[in-house]
Amino acid sequence: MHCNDDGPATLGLFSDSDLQQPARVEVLGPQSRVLRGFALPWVEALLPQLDAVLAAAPFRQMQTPGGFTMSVGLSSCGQLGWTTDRSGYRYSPIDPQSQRPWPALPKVFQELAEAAAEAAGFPGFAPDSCLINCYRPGAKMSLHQDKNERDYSAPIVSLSLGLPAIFLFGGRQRSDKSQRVALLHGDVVVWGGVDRLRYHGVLALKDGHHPLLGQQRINLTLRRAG
Ligand SMILES: O=C(O)CCC(=O)C(=O)O
Repeated sequence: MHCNDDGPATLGLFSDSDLQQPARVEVLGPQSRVLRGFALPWVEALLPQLDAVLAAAPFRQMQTPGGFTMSVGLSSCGQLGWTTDRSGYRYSPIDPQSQRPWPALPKVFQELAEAAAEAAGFPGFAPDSCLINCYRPGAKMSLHQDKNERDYSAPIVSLSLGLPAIFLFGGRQRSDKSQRVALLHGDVVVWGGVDRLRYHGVLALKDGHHPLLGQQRINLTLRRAG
């Protein structure tokens, strides 16, 4: 499941440091929360499903409308997958690389997302899209708003796996000051409601080695897009 396809990761269960991470909730804004370690109990069930999705829809480097190649490797599962190319950002039911529908959203992804959303104050979340981002050292995501969804009533649920990263969580204007939030393996960030359109991004990933995922960070961003 590596971004650059250099062989399968060796998957154990939890590393000691993951198990020592206390489960707690941090408030980023009125309707945004970091659920520390929330996904750890789900990881064992989730990783084989992630492997299966990536076997059907491998990571690829997509182009922005401005012609830049994104440093983050992307894939998707669910009824709709987020894509970008020279003609724009959009959701599509078809993987442009295979010309087939995206792999189905695994049940464990849905259940985790629903439980995390509920824990953050958004009961009844039913995602139809999961963007899978793969960061190698140096990869980053610029500040942006999630605005390609049909309506903004559902929250965003964003799960971190593998290497730690610094998540930037800003305001409704690009120029607003961003909070810097260190995200670790198993952390879930949820934002919605009045915070749904806040700018966010990820600083360039620092080099390192995660006991389960190796030299990478994988992020699953679950949304209601259609
Ligand atoms: O990798 C992350 O934590 C954030 C991903 C993100 O912002 C996005 O996919 O829109």
